[in-house]
Amino acid sequence: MKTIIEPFRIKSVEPIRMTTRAERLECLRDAGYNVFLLRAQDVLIDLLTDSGTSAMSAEQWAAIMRGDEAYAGSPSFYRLEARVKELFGFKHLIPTHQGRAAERILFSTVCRPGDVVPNNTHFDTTRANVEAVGAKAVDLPVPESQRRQDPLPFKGNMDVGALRGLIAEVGVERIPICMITITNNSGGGQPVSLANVREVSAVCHEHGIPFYIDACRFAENAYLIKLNEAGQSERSVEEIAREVFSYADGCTFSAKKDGLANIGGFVATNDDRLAEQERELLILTEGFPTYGGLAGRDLEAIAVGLQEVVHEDYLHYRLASVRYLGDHLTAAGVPIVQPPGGHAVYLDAAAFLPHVPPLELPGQSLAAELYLEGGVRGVEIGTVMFGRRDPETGEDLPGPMELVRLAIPRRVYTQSHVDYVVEVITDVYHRRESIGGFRMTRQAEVLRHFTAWFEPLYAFGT
Ligand code: P70
Repeated sequence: MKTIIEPFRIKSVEPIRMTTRAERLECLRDAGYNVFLLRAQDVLIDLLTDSGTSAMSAEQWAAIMRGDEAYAGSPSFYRLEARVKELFGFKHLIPTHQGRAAERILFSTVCRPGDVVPNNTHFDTTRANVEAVGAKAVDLPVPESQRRQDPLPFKGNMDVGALRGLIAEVGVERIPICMITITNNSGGGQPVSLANVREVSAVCHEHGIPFYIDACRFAENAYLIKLNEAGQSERSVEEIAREVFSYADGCTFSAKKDGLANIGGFVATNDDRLAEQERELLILTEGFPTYGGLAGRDLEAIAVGLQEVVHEDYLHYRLASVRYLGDHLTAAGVPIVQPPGGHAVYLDAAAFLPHVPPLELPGQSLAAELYLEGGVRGVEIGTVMFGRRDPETGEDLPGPMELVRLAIPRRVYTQSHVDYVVEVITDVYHRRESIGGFRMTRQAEVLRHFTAWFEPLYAFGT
């Protein structure tokens, strides 16, 4: 088999500014050791997120020029609506500025204080938006998701038995909605199988519970279904995606991921009454229902992105490039969540730094060390992001896993960039025994990881 190449040429380039280790040490100190607080120009390879960081195609830029900025009834909205209806199949499209706005509009419309919302695993903003309306966000991942080094194909699935148990325990009247996140971002970027979506949908509908999908990475999920689920290999990704959505009553979507756009999102639903309530709230906080806080040109970029993202040459390259990073790290002995996810490789910080206990934030140490070593920026998905301070005792509780995610922006980096990342991580791995923990010196009440400040508990950078 020949090398899987990037199925595009590069027409416009952005320079990367080289930095020295001494400069990076200074930058980290100024940022309170939080990689979110670094200036992007001080980062060499930015794997903080795959969200809003895609390179757009020539067709998307052309569509941007076609963007119609009418306040109401823009043809750009109708072009997006047509593509969303064709691919997602939902009756109502309500555009928003990004995914979390879609979440806020959905949850504040359907949830009441004391309600319970199950999900395979809530991502950070999803959990925060459920909690912000006084409801409880419950994660129901399959037990295999905990076997981090075991390369099973659908570790993103929801535990259907646990869902039935939750419904029996709290009662249907307290569960206004059930969601499934594809792919499962907090659990290692692992996909959800078609069979699991079908089964979760059936359980929800048996109890009259609306079933929604957090569709951020639906195309990567559909391609992984095509590759790894029995009976799916001959179907097109578009067909598989349509079937996935056919089981749901609606979805939230951040177009910054598989929309291949730099901004945007939407909430979609088949429920007329809910759509009406959501549009009222949209007008109050986001904008008129045919633009929802976006410019007409953004709607165009998403409409074209939703065509391109299901191209199988693109997905073949996309999944191969993530796997390339994962396989090279594995060959170097670096512990990662197996198999590599759809959009990212997750370093297993607990196995990388087994001598650093969870409350000394091993993922934070690793993220800081990767930046110091080679200007590579990943993100901690561990106790900083998902740990909690017990409201009654004030005690710090660890998160469910200690990971550092290396998210690959779509169509942005080449193979030699990835080779460089492997070298940086391998060098840090070789000196892992000299790496210690961190403590948090400042934190916000919600979503603390974005703005917290830290202090090393060891001689960092020496
Ligand atoms: C990411 C970003 C966003 C997201 C998501 C899922 C499954 C909803 C949203 C919200 C967030 C992030 C995390 C760390 C660093 C930078 C950014 N995920 N559901 O990278 O969508 O961002 O458009 O409001 O993954 O995974 P939005």
